[in-house]
Amino acid sequence: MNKKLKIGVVCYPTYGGSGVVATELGIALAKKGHHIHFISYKRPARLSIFSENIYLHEVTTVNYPLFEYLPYETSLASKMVEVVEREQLDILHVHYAIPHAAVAFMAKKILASRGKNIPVITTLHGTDITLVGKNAAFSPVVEFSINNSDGVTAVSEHLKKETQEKFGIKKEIKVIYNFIDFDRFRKVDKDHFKQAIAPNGEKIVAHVSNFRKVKRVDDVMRIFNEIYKSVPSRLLLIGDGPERNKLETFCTELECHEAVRFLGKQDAVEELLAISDLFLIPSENESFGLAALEAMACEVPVISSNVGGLPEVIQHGVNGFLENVGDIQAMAKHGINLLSNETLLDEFRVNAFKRANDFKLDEIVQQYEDYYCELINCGEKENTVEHSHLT
Ligand code: GMT
Repeated sequence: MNKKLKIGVVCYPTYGGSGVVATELGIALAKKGHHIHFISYKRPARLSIFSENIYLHEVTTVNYPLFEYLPYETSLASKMVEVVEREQLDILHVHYAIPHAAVAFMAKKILASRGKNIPVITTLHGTDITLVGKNAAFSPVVEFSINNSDGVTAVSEHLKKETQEKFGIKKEIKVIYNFIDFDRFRKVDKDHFKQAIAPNGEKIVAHVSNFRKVKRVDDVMRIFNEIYKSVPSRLLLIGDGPERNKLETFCTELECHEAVRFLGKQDAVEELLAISDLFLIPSENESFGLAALEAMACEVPVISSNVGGLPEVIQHGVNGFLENVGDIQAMAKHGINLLSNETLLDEFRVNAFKRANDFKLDEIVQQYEDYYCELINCGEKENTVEHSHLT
């Protein structure tokens, strides 16, 4: 794509899949010369680089004694209108439907009344449809705002299907998978680090998540407890969230408790993955499983539940194993087999890396660019960044 666009990216700033994908996508687009305007209530966690093409617009809310709940949506819509008008944006890309898609619809209408047409793309990430979106407290608004987005993408075929089945969606949904940046996620030599965590050559099992119920981190610990009985090993629990305290207590009841380390939120997740031998993600639901892909890029095989989009990423018996949600014994058995057979583990490592290559950043970013182009009829426009410099 030769046209350089001015793109508004609306996302959650916190650790978690949708914010990570939005930020990494924005950074990649900025590297290609597009001007990226992040709109969020805080600096996105992965937005740690300076780029001349990246701008951040923080949404601030106003309190008033009347408000029991701060009217964040109103502030966000006003910020979208302000940024689109001032920066003359070409497109708004909102990540996670709730509340971003509905707010973008409102901003679009306001802008139209002031003579500016702005196409809106909504990217569905998972829980905005599965866990949260289908709740009656949100569903009519989610359905309406998806149907009224100019473009809609989902991060897996499964999520697309689920969205179509759960809501009265007339809009065409385009599947654009999550992606991986191999400059960052790759197997690097961190032997000194491995030595510190597993001084006697123990195998390292890892899990990364936001420690919400849907992740079933207690299952991670149960699976590891079984593995630990047969294979000298260590479990690294990376991330933080609402379930953590309960899990730390639960851990003390397990035989393996001395081999488990809660590491909290980590910026350099890739360094921990680089020393891992196995990744566990036994989630109740997972629209894609970006954490699994990050592990695979670092040559780590994955054992997961066979739900959501995970089977679109992990190939059973090739680069990992998929089992029914909650089937601790089956998952543990695969883990033990893999970790006690060096040849098999190496084969799975190679296959995991190969599979991760199907989700290369460049190729997926190109799919987003093509979609933007389709929605704004790029072919008929001037190079908008260059053009706006002249006006
Ligand atoms: O569950 C999370 O890890 C956070 C959540 C989010 O929306 O921030 O992640 C969802 O989006 C990710 C990026 O598209 C997907 O890789 C995750 O599978 C998805 N999580 C769930 O569906 C539970």
